Formats: sequence, structure tokens, C-alpha cells
Amino acid sequence: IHFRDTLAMALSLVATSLFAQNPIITDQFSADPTARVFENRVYVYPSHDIPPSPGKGRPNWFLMEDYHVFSSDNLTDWTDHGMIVHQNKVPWVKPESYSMWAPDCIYRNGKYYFYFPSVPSDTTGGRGFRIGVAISDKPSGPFVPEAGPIKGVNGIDPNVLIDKDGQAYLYWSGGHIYGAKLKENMLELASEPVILQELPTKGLKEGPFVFERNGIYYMTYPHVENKTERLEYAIGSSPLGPFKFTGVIMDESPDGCWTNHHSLLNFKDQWYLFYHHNDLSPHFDKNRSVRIDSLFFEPDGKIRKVLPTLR
Ligand code: FUB
Repeated sequence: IHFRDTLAMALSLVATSLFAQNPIITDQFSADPTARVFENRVYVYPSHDIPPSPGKGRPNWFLMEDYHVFSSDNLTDWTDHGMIVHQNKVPWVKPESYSMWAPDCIYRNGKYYFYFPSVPSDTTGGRGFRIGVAISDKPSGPFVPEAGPIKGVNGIDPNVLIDKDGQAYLYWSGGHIYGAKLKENMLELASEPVILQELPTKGLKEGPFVFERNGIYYMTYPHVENKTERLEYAIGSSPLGPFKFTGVIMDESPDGCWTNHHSLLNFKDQWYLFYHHNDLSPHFDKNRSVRIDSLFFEPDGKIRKVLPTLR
């Protein structure tokens, strides 16, 4: 029996490594994935965690100095297009703040707009994070950062929706989840930020990701009430809500990665959830890795809960 158990375990390990699906990027840490389809390929814009390094950043905290972008046409073979933005090349970012947190990227009028949060060197607009934009002619970069962050926005985790009528919206988190219209230039707010209404009030909510499907606006977000973040969603009939809490997309992780951060994508008529976990760093949850799983809608538009594929 002992031999049979050992053999079964060995076979399962071989199968696991042969058919491993998650995490999708294994030569570096990656987190907070925003996935978009550009030019018939899936582009993933994640954060880039780096291992702790004495003297760099805050000990035992996120350490992030740049962004890479990855693309694939089959969700299996990924090309790393290399570094697209570095903290030391962004005029408004505090040098060596190691705080290049969760980004997004969107296409408009022939340009790709990459939104990212970081810590500014000039704190006159208030302490804490601001959100900036870098622009490229191609989804893989190079991206050229704007001189300053977006005026009127304090927070992290930018996300952009371009609605059916062409109006663009910026969402971000900072204690609450905020939203505002963007001007046609995608660089300035066109309306005062509002706190999005009727989301759960207890516990931290961050990482908004908004999309529209069949006339329903889905506000999806990680939410922590206990130990780790659970992915939830609320629905509404317009981009700025109000949104009604509707359900859980992915349960809290039982094994101690306290963040989760996600995006949803339709590629070749199948929906996918992009998210992260600390698969390659089980003892330090600030070194995370991007995962993908298929996602399904019920006929009434509700999202069926996603069970993580662990390998
Ligand atoms: O990656 C740094 C932060 O952790 C993100 O901005 C949050 O959403 C959380 O995933």
C-alpha cells in the first residue's frame, strides 16, 4: 500500500508539471492582472513584484519598481515584451518608492493609455498615492509617461471603461471605490469624483474592474472582511451606479495570500477570470503570480462562482 501511495503521488506530480496551467508566468512574480484584447491577442498588464531586498522599500511589504506586459494568442504561450514603464523614468514619481501598484491599459483613437498608481515626490496634492498615465502607439509599448499625475485623483488601482456611447470613465480605490468621467484626451477628469453607492460598507474594498454585458454594468472588486480578499460583484444600469451587491466571483483563499486582484475578459467567445495568488512564494504573500480560469454567466446575467485551478 505504501508503494502504491508513493507511486500515485509521483504520477500526480508528473501530471501536475506536464499539464500545469497556473500560474501562467513562472520566470518572475506578477500580480494584479488587467487583461485586454488588442489586435486579436490577449495582453496582460500586471504589477511586477520583486523579492525583498535589504535597503529597498519598506521591509516585508510590496516591492515594485516597473511594469512588464505579456501577450498570447492562445492563453498558453506567453510573450514577455519586457519592461514598459520604470519608476525612475516617471517625472512625478518619488525616486525609488517601489510602489508601482496595480495598472490598467485601454485603447482610444489610435493610442494605448496605460494607467498606474504610485507615490509622488511632491505631496502638495495630499499624501498617499496618485494615478498617472503613459501613452504608446502599440500595446506592447514603449510607453511615454505624462509629466504629472491626473489632477483630482488620489488613490490606487485605476480601471477604465469606455462605454457604448464613447464616454470614458476612470475608477479607482482609496478607502472607498470612486468613479468619474474622463475627458476625450483620457488624461483629465471631466466630472467630480463620486463614491460609488450601495457597495458593501464593511471591510476594505479595492481593485475595481468594471465592464458592461447585455446592458448590465458589472462593478467587480476584491473585498476583505476576514483574513483574505474575496472577489465580489455588484450590478447596475449605468457606469457610475448605483450598484447592487449580487454575489461572489471567487471565495477567500484558505492559505494566506491576503490580496487578490482580478479582471474579466471575453476572448474568442469564452469568458476568463485573471487573478493572482502566491503560488511561487508560499511563505511570503507579497510575491504573487498571475492565474487564469474560465468563467461562466448564468442565463440571468449572474456570474457563476469560479473555483481556482490550482495547477
Ligand atoms: O499590488 C499592490 C496592491 O495589492 C494592489 O494595488 C491591490 O489591489 C492589491 O492587490
